[in-house]
Amino acid sequence: MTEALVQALVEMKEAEALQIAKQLLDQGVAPLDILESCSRAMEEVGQRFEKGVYFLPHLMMAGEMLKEISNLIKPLIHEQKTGDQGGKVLIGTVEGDIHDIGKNIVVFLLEANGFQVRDIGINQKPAKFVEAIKEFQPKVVGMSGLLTLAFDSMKKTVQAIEEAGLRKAVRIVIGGGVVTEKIKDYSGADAYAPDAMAGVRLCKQWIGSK
Ligand code: B12
Repeated sequence: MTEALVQALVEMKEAEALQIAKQLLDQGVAPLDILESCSRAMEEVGQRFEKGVYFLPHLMMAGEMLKEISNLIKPLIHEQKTGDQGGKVLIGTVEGDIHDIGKNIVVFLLEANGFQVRDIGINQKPAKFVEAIKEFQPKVVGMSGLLTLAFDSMKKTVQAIEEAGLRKAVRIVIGGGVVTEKIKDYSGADAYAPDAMAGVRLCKQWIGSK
């Protein structure tokens, strides 16, 4: 059945994908497993785009379907909320990049786990991260990016944080489709998270869980 969801998403069958996602939830499939299927489907959509089989409207449609499924899942994850840990996490998509579905998943999983999250949105300049750190005083800064050009934006953002004298006050985690451990080293971040839950686990480790 999760395979049917992947297929419907890849084939751009919006109504069918939503219906299958609802059925899976009714059957008790874990919300995070559904998200995992969505990520697999996005891999395939991305590959078709690279090969010239799919075009920008397909990416847009894929983004739309993912948003709808995320909205379906969100309340269920919030129900699992266990308490307020009070740890502050600042998050944003770096300059030049407007992808935000993965970031938004990270935000709602962090909130579901009791963190205070400030989401500064997409396409954010290094200076904006610095300004928000000064104001919000988070323990963790998360940077999201799905484009290869995001690597340099991440590096510049870490540099700007350092130049502002704030580097020791925060731990920095990066994530998003193309990001890897190597990019962590390149950008000067403290860690790379392959998925949203890995990011939540890191925040718990860094800030301390209840
Ligand atoms: C949907 C989509 C879009 C939508 C985005 C809608 C939106 N609101 O986000 C739209 C149509 C806007 C779009 C635009 C473009 N896109 Co696009 N897009 C995609 C697609 C198909 C899916 C992305 C997605 O949402 N994935 C699902 C989410 C859940 O996965 P995720 O973001 O990786 O997030 C997970 C983890 O990585 C992690 N995570 C993410 N961020 C963070 C941050 C932290 C701190 C942590 C801890 C974890 C974490 O948590 C999430 C859940 O586990 C990808 C293909 C792919 N393989 O990803 C291409 C893709 C990213 N896009 C691509 C391209 C080229 C573009 C465009 C340049 C196209 C164009 N010619 O205009 C523009 C970019 C505009 C810009 N300046 O940013 C390329 C990038 C290639 C590259 N290497 O640079 C990809 C890889 C497609 C491809 N294979 O060619 N896109």
